[in-house]
Amino acid sequence: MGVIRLPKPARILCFSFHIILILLQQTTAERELKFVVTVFRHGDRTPIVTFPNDIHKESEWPQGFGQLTKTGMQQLFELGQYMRKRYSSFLNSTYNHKEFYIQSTDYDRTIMSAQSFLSGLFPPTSSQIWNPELLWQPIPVHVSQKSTDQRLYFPLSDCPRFDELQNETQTCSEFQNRIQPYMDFLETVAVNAGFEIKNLKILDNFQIWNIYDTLLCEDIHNFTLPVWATKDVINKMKTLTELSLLSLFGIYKTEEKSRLQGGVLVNNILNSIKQAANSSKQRKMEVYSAHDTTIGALQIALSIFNGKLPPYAACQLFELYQESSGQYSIEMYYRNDSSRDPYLLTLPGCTSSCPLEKFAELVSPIITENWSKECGKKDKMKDIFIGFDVAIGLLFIFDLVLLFLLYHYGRCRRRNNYQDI
Ligand code: PT3
Repeated sequence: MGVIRLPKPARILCFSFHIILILLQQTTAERELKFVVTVFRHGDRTPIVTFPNDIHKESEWPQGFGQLTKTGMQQLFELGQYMRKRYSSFLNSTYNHKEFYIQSTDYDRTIMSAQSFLSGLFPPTSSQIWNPELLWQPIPVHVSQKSTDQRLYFPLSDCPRFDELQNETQTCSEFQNRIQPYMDFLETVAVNAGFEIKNLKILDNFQIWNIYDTLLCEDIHNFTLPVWATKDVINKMKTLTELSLLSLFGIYKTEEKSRLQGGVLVNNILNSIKQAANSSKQRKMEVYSAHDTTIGALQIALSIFNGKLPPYAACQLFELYQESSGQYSIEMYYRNDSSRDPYLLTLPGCTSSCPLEKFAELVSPIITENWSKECGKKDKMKDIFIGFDVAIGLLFIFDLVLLFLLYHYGRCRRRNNYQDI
């Protein structure tokens, strides 16, 4: 059988093409996704608080304040579906409790968001279908107690040093420069919303945020807004709310604030990632259902915050890859717009695909070994021990005095007896 011999240039071209193909296959095939951590904000909800002149009452919302709406359920369901597609070749389509873990803060809206997300991520397939008329299966959502929720609800409370930093932020020049141009506006909003002007708490971080948030909820759900809440006013309030979020965790002594706030979550996430890299555990994905402040604290601590309020269902992703060299690297993505691919974020000082050791080294300044101590919290046990020591000491002195008195009393009596004779 005759062999067709190609001309030399064609042979070289063919050979190079083969080499490129092999190299491409190697680089793409050998990089392996190992673990994913996701933190998302709950979906659309009803207002959380009201203000004195609010023309709408809580009773106008079918489930009252602070509850997830149908739009919110849809948003999280869509996010679940997106994650199913994004990780179709990584995460089994059948739910496996060893591979997947989801935790929520202890609020109806975050728990219900987690449940909506799960309906999109794990609709039962084949053997997991238990009711053919209902393509849904129960999946446990772990809830951390409000009182001990040290992981997800921010700002973390009970941290005196952080409270001090908050007060200092309000007077620092950076914050003052940004807020000063809005002073008259803030006063007008305060009056319109029905707050007493002498009580200028409106300047507090959360007050403008709350008024804006309530008006935004009302607007989204087609409630009539008060006449003073024009588009321009709403936009200005939005800018100030963004400033509130930024100044809560940043602007002033950001590194120290991060050690007391977002760094705690960074540390927990990093520990999960390290565990996934170093152990043969089967867990593939951890998901956290939380709040705008959770995403804000996390992103500000990592210096990847875009200055905007995280929208409903906004989602921060951490992906751990094992490169063909065996080295591990982390990639971060932010999904704040469901109509496009998530944004690839880069940790300052690293590449977008950041080697795990380098990542850990870069975030080390925002991680504390002793949160309570840095918060300036008194060690209660230490106080108890000191109290106990003082009590023992006092008892000892009391015993000594008593012995001394008894001794003298005895001597006096003996002396008296002697005189009697
Ligand atoms: O909407 O993401 C959000 C808020 O964090 C909300 O869930 C919340 O808990 N707000 C508390 C403000 C008093």
